[in-house]
Amino acid sequence: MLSVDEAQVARWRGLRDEISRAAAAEKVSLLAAEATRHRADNLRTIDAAQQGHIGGDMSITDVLTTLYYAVLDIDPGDPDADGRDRLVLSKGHCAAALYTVLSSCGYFSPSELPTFMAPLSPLNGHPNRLKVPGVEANTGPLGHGLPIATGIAKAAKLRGASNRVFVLLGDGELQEGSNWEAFMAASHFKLDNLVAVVDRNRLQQGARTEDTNSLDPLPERLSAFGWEVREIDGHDFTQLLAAFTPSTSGRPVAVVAHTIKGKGISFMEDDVAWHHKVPSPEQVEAALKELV
Ligand SMILES: Cc1ncc(C[n+]2csc(CCOP(=O)(O)OP(=O)(O)O)c2C)c(N)n1
Repeated sequence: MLSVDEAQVARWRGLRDEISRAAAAEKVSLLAAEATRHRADNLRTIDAAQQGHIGGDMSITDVLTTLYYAVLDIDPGDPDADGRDRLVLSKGHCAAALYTVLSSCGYFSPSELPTFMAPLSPLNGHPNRLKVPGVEANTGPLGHGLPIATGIAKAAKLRGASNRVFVLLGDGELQEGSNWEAFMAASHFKLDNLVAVVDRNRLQQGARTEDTNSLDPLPERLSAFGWEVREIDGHDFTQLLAAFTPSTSGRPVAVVAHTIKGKGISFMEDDVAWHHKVPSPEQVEAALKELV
């Protein structure tokens, strides 16, 4: 198990306070700067490992940055604190994006990032809750995160706890039927403490979702399963912050976040080739120029 990096936690606390006190426009620019830093660190991590899922990582960086720096009620200095909010990364193949953000919050030292996927490193290709502080569930096989998060949210209700549970899903992942059982169960149990964020980048492993097993009309389908649906641009921090306000409908909330796979690196954007491809040294250099 990795251990907490107190200096990073102090940085996170300072920035999080600054973001919470800032006026709306300043909040957005602080989050945007932090997300850009995360993208560059994520790229360096994948470059060091020479493996990873860079397209889907870039797609969810703004969502993760908003959650960890402006929404989740957490203390990275005390990762197992009772009553903390939870984030389950259901699209576990994008572990590098989660590790980048967790390390920037101080759950562990950012100096560990270059060990991503190295033999014996705790930073496995898919997140493991027994090895990495801040990881709330082991994920990787698609279709498991929402059922797990639904269970965590139901358990919180049974205990009378007020914490919220967030789960980040891929859109290709929604083709797994287990998600739809969980969508039904969560609305049946009125889990208004549960938020499912769908990373709607319209690409999956080797094709567009429409060409594989179309999900449209996704908002209507989620609504028909009893969820309150909020449809946003998943790279617009103002919309992200609004989408994560608590439910007042008594229903679980589904945030359909329209995103771009490879976002922030022009030659990767919306190109299915970058699901699981490693950039060359020249491409890393070009990408870093765009990101710093
Ligand atoms: C059950 C299962 N089947 C197949 C895979 C292999 N796999 C990893 S990522 C992926 C595509 C996922 O697409 P999406 O959920 O849209 O993720 P994103 O495009 O955002 O990376 C697949 C098929 C897996 N991890 N689990």
